[in-house]
Amino acid sequence: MPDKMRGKSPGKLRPTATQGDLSATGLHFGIVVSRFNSFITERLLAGALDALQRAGATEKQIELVRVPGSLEIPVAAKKLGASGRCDAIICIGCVIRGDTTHFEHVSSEVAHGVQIAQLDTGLPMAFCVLTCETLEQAIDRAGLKSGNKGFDAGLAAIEMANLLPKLAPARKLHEAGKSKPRTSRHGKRRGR
Ligand code: INI
Repeated sequence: MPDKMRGKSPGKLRPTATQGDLSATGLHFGIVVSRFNSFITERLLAGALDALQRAGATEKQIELVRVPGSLEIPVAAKKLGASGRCDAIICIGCVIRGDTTHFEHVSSEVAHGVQIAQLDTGLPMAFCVLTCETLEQAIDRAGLKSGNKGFDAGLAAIEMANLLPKLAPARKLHEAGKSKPRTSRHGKRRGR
């Protein structure tokens, strides 16, 4: 630390944060929902739709895709993401532990798969695949004691859909006349 900074009280910096807002105006959403454990996933879907509707979305802005089980979610989400029709995707499933190790395989693969899909496509994918020990835990998270995780995922999708365009490369923002190009201390253009 430089000498002139010693003894100065910390915590004075207040940088402005770049954030996405919670308006669904002008956005398109994909929802990929698994039929397996539909007793739970339909409630999560209702929660996600509630969030989108409260943020101003209409049916025309939502593309709903159904898949057999959670394991099929990543490939459908990736294909939908690559279509260019959506600003964000909400992935809904429910994996409940049984007597075998199947639970471990399905839950880790779906989480990994959705993460790869969103990184590969650059499209935000809200992860709403419950991984529960018991049916009771799942029910609690699908509209009971622990709220509705589908609603939370809906809000995350809206926020990320609004955030990502703001993180465009500096040159693009500059070309659009929105800011000056930013340079680092060494004179190199940042943000490429
Ligand atoms: N799919 C789920 O969504 N949840 C589960 O709990 C589950 N279990 O436990 O088996 C499950 N299995 C099906 C899997 O997702 C695939 O649909 C199936 O293996 C066909 O590819």
